[in-house]
Amino acid sequence: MDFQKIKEFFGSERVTELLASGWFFPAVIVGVILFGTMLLGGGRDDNKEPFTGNSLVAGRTYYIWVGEIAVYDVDWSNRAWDSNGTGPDLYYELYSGNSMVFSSDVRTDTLVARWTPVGIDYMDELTTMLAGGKGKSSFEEFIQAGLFKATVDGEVGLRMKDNDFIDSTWAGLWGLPFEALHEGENVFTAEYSAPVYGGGDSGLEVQTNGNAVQSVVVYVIPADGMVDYLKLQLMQKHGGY
Ligand SMILES: [Ca+2]
Ligand SMILES: [Ca+2]
Repeated sequence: MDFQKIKEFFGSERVTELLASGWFFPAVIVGVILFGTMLLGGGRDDNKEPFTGNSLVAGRTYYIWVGEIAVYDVDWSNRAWDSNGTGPDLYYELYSGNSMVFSSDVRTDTLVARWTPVGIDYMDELTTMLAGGKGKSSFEEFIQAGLFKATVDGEVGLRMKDNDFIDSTWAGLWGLPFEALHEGENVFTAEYSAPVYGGGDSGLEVQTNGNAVQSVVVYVIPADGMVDYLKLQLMQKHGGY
């Protein structure tokens, strides 16, 4: 902190004017709030925005979730999503190898589905917890995301589906290599394609997956930075500065 600058500031004409005008104390309060925001959000040595752009590091643990999936008008077999004329009921699953590690809520009748990393049921409790109070549940229970340990040539399996009792259909089966992801927001787009059949003993199984997903927004945050990330989100939502 540069105390000479602070002294100059208090001695400056502008502050004297402020003092005279009666606006000094409101200005100080705004200043304190802004300074507090800087401390909370930027407690790092560099001036980089946190959680943007850094490549993933092998061996480090990350929270990964999907913020948005947008699908094409028809499912990957070129048929209407639902026979009753409604849009698809979208959800996604995250896989680590052959193991499903996260399954999202279903978003009903929509071509664009969105999710947040904290379920709405937990929002109040999370706010209390971040403000220093003790919550009823552990922090990890709040987080609607998969936990992954990044590897050099591994990937995140992303299975996107229309959830129907009878005519369930795939929207997309994607693999997102850790190498292709970075910290923060990742946007991927893809062309529409129909599946190619001919696999398996029967020759009727899907050999090459189709794709009815237009775009996906994936978020990646280091597990040990998740508290800071959520604080920033809450401040941006409620503070407006
Ligand atoms: Ca369907
Ligand atoms: Ca539907």
